[in-house]
Amino acid sequence: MSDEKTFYITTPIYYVNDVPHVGNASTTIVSDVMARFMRLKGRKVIFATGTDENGPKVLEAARERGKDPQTFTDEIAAQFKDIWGKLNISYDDFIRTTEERHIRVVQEFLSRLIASGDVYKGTYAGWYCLSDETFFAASEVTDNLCPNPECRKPLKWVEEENYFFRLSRYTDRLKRHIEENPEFLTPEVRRNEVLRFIEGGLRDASISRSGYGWGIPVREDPQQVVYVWFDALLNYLTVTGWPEDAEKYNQTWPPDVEFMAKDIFVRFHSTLWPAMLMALDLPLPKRLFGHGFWTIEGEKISKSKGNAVPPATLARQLADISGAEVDVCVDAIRYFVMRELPVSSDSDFSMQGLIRRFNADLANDLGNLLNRNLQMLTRYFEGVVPQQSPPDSEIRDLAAQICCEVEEAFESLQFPQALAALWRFIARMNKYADEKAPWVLAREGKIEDLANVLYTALESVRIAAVGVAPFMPTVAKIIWHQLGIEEALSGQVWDRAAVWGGLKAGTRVRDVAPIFPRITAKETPRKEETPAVNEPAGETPYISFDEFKKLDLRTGQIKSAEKVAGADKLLKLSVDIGSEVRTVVAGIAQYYAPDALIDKTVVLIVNLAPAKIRGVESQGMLLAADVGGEAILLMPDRDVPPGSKVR
Ligand code: ME8
Repeated sequence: MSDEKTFYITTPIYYVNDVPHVGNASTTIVSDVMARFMRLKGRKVIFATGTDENGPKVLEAARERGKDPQTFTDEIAAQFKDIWGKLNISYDDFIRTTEERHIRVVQEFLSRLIASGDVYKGTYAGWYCLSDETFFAASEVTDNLCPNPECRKPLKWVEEENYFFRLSRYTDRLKRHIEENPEFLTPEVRRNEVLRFIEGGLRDASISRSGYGWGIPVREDPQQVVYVWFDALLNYLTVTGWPEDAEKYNQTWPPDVEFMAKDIFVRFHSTLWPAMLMALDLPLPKRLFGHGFWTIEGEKISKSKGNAVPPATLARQLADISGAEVDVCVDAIRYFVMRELPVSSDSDFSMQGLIRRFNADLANDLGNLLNRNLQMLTRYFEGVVPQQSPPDSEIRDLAAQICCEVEEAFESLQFPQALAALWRFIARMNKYADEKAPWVLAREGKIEDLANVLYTALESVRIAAVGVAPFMPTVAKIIWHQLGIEEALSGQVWDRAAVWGGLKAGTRVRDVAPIFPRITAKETPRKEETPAVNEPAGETPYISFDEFKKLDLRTGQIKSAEKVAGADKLLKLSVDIGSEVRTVVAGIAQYYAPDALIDKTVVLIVNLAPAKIRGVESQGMLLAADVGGEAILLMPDRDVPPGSKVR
């Protein structure tokens, strides 16, 4: 094990111009979940996060608050650590770019590039965006405003002597590396964006600013300060001890996966960063993952827009309205972030969405599975796990298959799919209890069957607890405690999670109590009381019968179904409505596999004005029941011909 490479995971190091919001938190949560899973896999992990503390943007933020930059960055870095603690982030290293160890690395790296000729001195004349800390070519700028559509702040014209990195020299090598290593950049849409960016031509990059105070001085020329991005990217190398601690470096480098959002994926992490490493012949990170943005009512959540939601506040609010422990609510936020993570596209972050997931997935599914089975065990076996008879092979095999799917999802960085697989298992086990009706077995005195059913259910809860542990560490620990298992959850090994029989007969369950109290509509906060709310319609007004008659509702038979490219939640369906076949785009991809829909008869509104959704014209809308946020399609209870009128 000691000669196995340490699994190295990084988050971006966040600017300390303000405290973190759910956007920053989500990347850190994703990284944490990955780190916890790899530890569960038995790997040694270094999971690093930290703060980006140099540069004019931070200096300006400190000045605005009347503080000297070092005091200011000390304060904010401490707040980051505090918030990561509250969100149960298990980082192994917290790197700050004002630390001595990092300054040495940046200076050494630059010296080597100056010596090799990859860095040279020249004159820079161009536009600079302070908010994005980014240089732009004159050709990219049309109106003296930052060309990044998320930013659009006024640019500053900069003309000075700078050090330049020969980025242009690496154009072909970069392109080749990306093409030859399809796993390097994820997801696919962003990989294509990077290729287009590189094909557009790379210019040498200015990597220093002259006479600018707050930053790392160039060793050979202390009048110059290293450009904040060149400095920041090197944090990933500093964490590994390069170049002083060869043993740690050899054990750790390169990063196995670096997480970030799309804002810093193309220009910096997929272009400048690998080129810098190529220049010193250092191995490149194995994978870069650039997720989409969380938005609030369509706008990116960001520190500078002031629409940022403090994650700890959100957890407290959820605790207030649900009555659950704050730590459980932190886990609910972690679950929501991972389940709804924007990958190829963006997602709206809303309190309503969070409550929906809390009620549907956590209270109704996971909580219910745990509760009902523990209560039945208490009622029928005085809380002691009975001896199992031969295992139910369907459930045992399903558990093993689900664990494989979870692992595959982690390998391909498809986190929502890992949770979807686990929740399929949980749903199956809730149905299992309904089908087996232990209360009937108890009434009829079939004690052996009853023991077998409850053992199977509780063993499944054990397996589910191991599976959810990387996502919801506190909840998993509570489940583990209630199950009464003596071995520590932290000592569990993923590869043995699904080995049937882990729960020992004779184990006595303890402190049985619901973890997730259901949130009722009465407790749901109104829009003005929540930081980020996507409000559903309030009171529904009456409509006249004439108005109702305007709706043309019909049955339709689904002929084909496929995912809409670039949208995690949408399916494109062809629906036969008797007189014709309609194309319908429906937001049900999280709840229905395309194949499972073929030949199903559904109900749809056929006279809804067509609308373009993700470039596809949708010619109708399916009717579905909204059960705690999950869409459940309405289907007739017997065969009806397509096109039948619904009234
Ligand atoms: O860019 N949705 O720091 P930063 C999802 N210091 N993720 C979001 C988000 C949103 N609305 N807003 C921010 C920097 N993030 C540099 C990084 S690394 C060498 C230097 C997350 O504080 C996401 O991970 O602006 C994004 O890439 C990062 O915060 C930007 O953080």
